[in-house]
Amino acid sequence: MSGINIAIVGATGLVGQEFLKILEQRNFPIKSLRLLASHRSAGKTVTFAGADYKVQETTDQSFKGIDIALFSAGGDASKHFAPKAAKAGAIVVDNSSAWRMDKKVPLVVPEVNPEDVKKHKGIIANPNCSTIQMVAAIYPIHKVNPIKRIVVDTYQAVAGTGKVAIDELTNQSRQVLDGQETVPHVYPHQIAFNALPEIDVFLDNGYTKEEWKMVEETRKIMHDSAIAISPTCVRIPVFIGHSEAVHLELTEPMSVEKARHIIHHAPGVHVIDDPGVSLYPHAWSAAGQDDVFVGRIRLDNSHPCGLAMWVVADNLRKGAALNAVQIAELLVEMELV
Ligand code: NAP
Ligand code: 12T
Repeated sequence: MSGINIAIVGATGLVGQEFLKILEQRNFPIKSLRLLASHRSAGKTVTFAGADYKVQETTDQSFKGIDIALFSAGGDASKHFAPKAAKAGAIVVDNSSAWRMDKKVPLVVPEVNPEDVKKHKGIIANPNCSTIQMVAAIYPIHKVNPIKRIVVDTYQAVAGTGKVAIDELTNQSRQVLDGQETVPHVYPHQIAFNALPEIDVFLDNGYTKEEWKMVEETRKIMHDSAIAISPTCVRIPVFIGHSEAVHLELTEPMSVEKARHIIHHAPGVHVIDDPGVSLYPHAWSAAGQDDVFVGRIRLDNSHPCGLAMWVVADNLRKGAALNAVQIAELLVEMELV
């Protein structure tokens, strides 16, 4: 096919804007581009590759003639419009959590399970940001020495919650420094100068939904329902870039040198690991980058087969828009579109 007809649902959002940057940077073969959002943004102008586009309100009729629809407008919009888009003949790559655990919907990280895209029935799901960066880093280890258990603690940026959360952290930071009271709107408590162990809603099992997404999605992507996983997801006052302390229990012991060698050769992963000179990945320097960064690779001395590491990525890029565009690229490469 000579060029793809693309629609972006949620084009005015943080992830939507990242979609546009990445499509341009990677020279995605676009034939036409339709930018969709809610009625609130209808008529606004958005620039792509030097040309102006008018944003349209998303309706059931928005998807005629579209080959690939990149969705990032929240779960409700995905639940309603993704089946409509698929019915109109588009392949949906959906960034929300609405379809991820549906048995008919592949959940794909191109470095881990690219072949799963072939099983799609019109909708392909992009995993949760925290899951994507973790599996990209640990899957190459899992392939040679199966992971039996993962304990992971996340340090998540506010960009994951969208534009309103960027504003909330900005405003509250100013207010605290000026000695003023803050009033939380987006999160249950003040996020400036704080750390909140609550991302998405609490479930009956004591975990949050964000934590449980990491459990279920990791198993689905790695095709291994037996891995035991215990996450704690924490929101911290960082604008962009999620960090994770990952503790693995492998089947056999693995040396740090071997683990570093494997991760070094993993696609889309970059090792930064020289603690003696304070070299390790961190959110500020990962923001705006495409790779998943790994450092602090060391033996976990609490278990004979234990390995610990620190994993950082830009949650709007590899954690959302980049991974979705890579899925779209797979569809083109595999001639599925
Ligand atoms: P955002 O900055 O708040 O932007 C939301 C976008 O969705 C805006 O373009 C908004 O349009 C649009 N929208 C809202 N309701 C809509 C509707 N009913 N129909 C059509 N468009 C609608 O949020 P964001 O950070 O870009 O994130 C958007 C979604 O992406 C999240 O809700 C989440 O589901 C998903 N996400 C996934 C990951 C991941 O882990 N893979 C990471 C971040 C986000 P208006 O401008 O008209 O309001
Ligand atoms: N609650 O796509 O607030 O499942 O950082 C991504 C990010 C859900 C998701 C967040 C969230 C998702 C967040």
